[in-house]
Amino acid sequence: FHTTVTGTARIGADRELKHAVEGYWAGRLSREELHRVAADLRRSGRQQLLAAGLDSIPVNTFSYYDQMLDMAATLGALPPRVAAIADPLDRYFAAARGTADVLPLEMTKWFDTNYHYLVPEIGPDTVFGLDAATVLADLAEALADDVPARPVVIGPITFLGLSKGVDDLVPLDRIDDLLPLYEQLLTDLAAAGAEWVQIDEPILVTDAHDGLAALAERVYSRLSAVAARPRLLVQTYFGDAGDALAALGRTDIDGVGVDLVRGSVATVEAAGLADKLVVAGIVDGHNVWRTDLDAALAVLTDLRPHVGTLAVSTSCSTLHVPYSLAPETGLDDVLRGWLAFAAEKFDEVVALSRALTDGRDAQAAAFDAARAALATRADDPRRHDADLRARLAGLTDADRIRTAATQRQELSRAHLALPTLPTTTIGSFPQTGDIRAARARLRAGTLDAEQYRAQMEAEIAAVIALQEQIGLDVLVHGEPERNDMVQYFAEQLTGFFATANGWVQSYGSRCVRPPILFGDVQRPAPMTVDWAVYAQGLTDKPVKGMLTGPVTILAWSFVRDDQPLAQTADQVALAIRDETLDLQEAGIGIIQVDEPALRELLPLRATERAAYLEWAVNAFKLSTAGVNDETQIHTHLCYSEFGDVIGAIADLDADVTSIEAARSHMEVLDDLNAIGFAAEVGPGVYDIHSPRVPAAEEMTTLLAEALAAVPADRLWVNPDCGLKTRTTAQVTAALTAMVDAAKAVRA
Ligand code: THG
Ligand code: ZN
Repeated sequence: FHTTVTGTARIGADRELKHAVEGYWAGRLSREELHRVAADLRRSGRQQLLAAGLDSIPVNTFSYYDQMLDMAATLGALPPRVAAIADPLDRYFAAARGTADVLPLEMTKWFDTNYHYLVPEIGPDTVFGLDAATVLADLAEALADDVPARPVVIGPITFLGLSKGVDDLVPLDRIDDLLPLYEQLLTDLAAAGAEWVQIDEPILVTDAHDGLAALAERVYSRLSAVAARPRLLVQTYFGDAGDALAALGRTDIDGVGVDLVRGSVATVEAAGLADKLVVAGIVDGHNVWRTDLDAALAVLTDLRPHVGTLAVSTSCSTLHVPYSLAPETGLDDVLRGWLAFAAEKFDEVVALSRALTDGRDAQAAAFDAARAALATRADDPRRHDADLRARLAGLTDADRIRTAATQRQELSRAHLALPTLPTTTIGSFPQTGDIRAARARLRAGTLDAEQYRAQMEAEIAAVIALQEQIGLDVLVHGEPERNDMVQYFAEQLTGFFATANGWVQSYGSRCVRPPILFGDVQRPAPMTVDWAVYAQGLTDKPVKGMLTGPVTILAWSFVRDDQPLAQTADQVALAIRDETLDLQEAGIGIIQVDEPALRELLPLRATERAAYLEWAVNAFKLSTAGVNDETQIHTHLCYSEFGDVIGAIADLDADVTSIEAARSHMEVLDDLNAIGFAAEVGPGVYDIHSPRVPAAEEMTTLLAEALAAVPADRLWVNPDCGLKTRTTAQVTAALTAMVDAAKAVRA
């Protein structure tokens, strides 16, 4: 084949699957109705790709929740605790979301995207067993529609490499137990009429394990030796596959998929792929910029003589970008011309593939349109603000450095007069139905700005009263005015476009609308000061100002690719810095700048990590180092796996760091001690991701464990993360118990 995509989104252009799945969970939708919505989405997705002009259509890319969970089910590797649930769909959702008596699988970031997968648990006793029913059904459904279908499955190296070992097992050690299942799966798919099968091995672009290239050679030599099998495409994405590409070249597989947006074409040319199909991922599946078709065609033309057959594709699944530009009626034509969402990317793939076979002139309209649209970028004033550039150029190291931490601690302590083991929360309080309804009415115009403000202020007053009644020491305003923290700031900064319908799946049925950072970033006016001042006026306790850090704003946006990320990060950092100064001026003595996504942007290759951490830490410090010594800077980090960034956490030089710790029993404190971390720290004492209300005794125990690692004068007491997904009843009970625990330990 010549024209395809690596994979597609499945939530639906109008989030049809989200609504159906949530309706099913709530008992509003029957199972038959759920299956019908899913089948309709699969069919319309295939038809869209066919109509665009693709000649090989990925199938089995649908999922009711997550593709890693699907693969675990296919390989019989769901955890034993759900085995007793007889019905397969109930069992599947139990593994995804838990039930009253079963814990769900853990969730973690899919490589360096904002998508989260469910982490399979593999132990020495896991009994693998193939259940190919779903894959075969997806194939049959497509073949019945005469679609040239190419089933996609996650490969054994990636599957085990991303799994969690149980009882000290290293999951990859069990790869030989898994290969017979893949052999059987290939045999079954060939028998069912699959011409090609795509096996995804994105782990090959990482340094997650030693010896991945050699392992790839061994695994794919074996799988390509299956007697009656479909043609085999091993697909890499999210980076350069390095040595693994040549290793794959030495096997008898039929095709290799490569990411040419993040990976280098030189690696592909040198990999010995002269007898293979190379699926060239030249259209970016990870970001929203329109492809420079001339440049892309030049790369493909250069590559063609080095490979057997060349096919054009996206660099990764379009799972990570919105469906279509069509609903974005608020876009101006110039900016629209710079963008391509999934539907527009399908057309780019087809234009490139046809230009490669028939010549560029045969695709003149597409190439001319791309050239003209991208030419407007060069002198668009929104991409280059002279005053901002001058301000950035005038920065010195001193702008990123505060007075010594110990001196700051003395000053802020005198200023704030807090008890030992101060109690606080991370920032957000429950986003109630009333709050969401008010925001919807504001958008619809049935609520005016003043009425909206009054309702948010009433909500803030209620949250302040609740915290005083519970007896917390440092209060928050609760963030009722924020739909999503990144979107909230993006809507108020120049250089961002907030989409109307640009939903992207984050996990399960949950989606986010990443804003598009296309130009120079400036803050025309204060963004949070009024809310913070209003809240502080209601209480004698200190109220924290709440901001999102520059790295997280970048990580959760689609970011311009015409300048180094470090430069963009500094622009955002300056805007945040200005906000901290306005908050301080308005009498706010504690300012929290969250960086939950610090780990997420960490490069997949170890050699690139130090440079990333340097600019990331520098941007955070630029955003926080402007305030006075007695103003206390807090930060918050979550999503665990701090190991690779632990040194950077210390380098942030925050006065107080709240960090996810409850599920890992305060282990992170030992890690921090090991690197000499000496600032104040609030290890989360309960997991907010579960509706369960913890008993005070559990938290007393965790605090005792924390005190074994951190002296009392450096320890804070707080939950693991923000509370916006919980109910007010759960929050009231849990925080009351937390304050009781702090009091008991103080005594
Ligand atoms: N904001 C953004 N990205 C994130 C998070 C965030 N990535 C990581 C993590 N947090 C993901 N967590 C969630 C949690 C809840 C929701 C989405 C991601 C969620 N979304 C609503 C939904 O799907 O119904 C829509 C929210 C909205 O109206 O904007 O509940 O916090 N950027
Ligand atoms: Zn958090």
